[in-house]
Amino acid sequence: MGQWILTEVTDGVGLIRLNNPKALNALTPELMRELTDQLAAWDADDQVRVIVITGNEKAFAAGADIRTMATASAVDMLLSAYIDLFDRIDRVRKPIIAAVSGWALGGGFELAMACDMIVASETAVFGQPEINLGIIPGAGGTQRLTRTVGKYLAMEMVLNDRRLTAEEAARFGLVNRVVPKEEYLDAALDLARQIARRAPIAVRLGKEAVKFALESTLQAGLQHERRLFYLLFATEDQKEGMQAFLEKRKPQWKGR
Ligand code: DAK
Repeated sequence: MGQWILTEVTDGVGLIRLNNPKALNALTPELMRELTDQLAAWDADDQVRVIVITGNEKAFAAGADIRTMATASAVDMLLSAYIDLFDRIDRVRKPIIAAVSGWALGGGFELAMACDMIVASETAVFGQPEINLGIIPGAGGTQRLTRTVGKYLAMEMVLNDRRLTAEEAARFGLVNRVVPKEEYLDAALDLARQIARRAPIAVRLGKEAVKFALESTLQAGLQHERRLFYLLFATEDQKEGMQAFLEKRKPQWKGR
């Protein structure tokens, strides 16, 4: 892999560190390309069960690269692969956890929200400051944000650059937990390792079912959930999980 991300795998957890520190991890198209290539590679790799994306202490990511966009035309933006790269994140079937410290702004916040869970350092700041540049969020910041925090706060964030501290983000349901700044990455990795030890197919279908809730009516969601639930009774892991419970021992998951 190239210079824009740093990666390592331990205990079934793939860690991606965004690596554009001079620009507060601004998400250049090259960085997004490397990030999403890595996500796709790990999604197909049995050694990796859960993925963690992080930045550094100062910045998760301060947004898309303003330098790249400053002179772009509408057609440049339309034809750029940038948004397709964001859409690729949505297609990853394994759980992705964002470990956020410092700035998570604009596209950086949208990247965190495209993940499945967010662990925040107490120093994290979340916001959609695009209005200051004469634009609006373009990678989910008006949609995912509104679905999570509701219309009124989303309006203030999108129209007036209201930023949220980590504590506020937790209060509004935007992050899973807030931890001291020394611990945010360990806390995210710990959560990832716990999920990595669980039955892989159940984890995969659980993610699919929860995501479907955001896309569907309640009735369609309930039907979808039920079909995935029935499907799990075709797995060896369901037999093993229930047998292990009855035998009072730990299950040995096979991912089959
Ligand atoms: N892009 C490029 N460079 C950035 C950057 C960014 N987003 N954010 C920071 N930097 C650079 C700064 O220019 C500076 O570089 P040098 O001057 O040292 O060369 C360096 O990082 C350090 O930044 P500061 O000196 O400004 O640091 P401070 O601590 O004073 O301030 C800050 C930190 C985060 C408050 C400030 O840097 C800031 O306001 N940054 C910009 C935040 C922002 O506006 N983000 C939103 C960007 S727009 C798309 C969909 C979505 C998008 C794009 C396309 N499609 C559908 C195609 C997304 C758009 C966005 O995210």
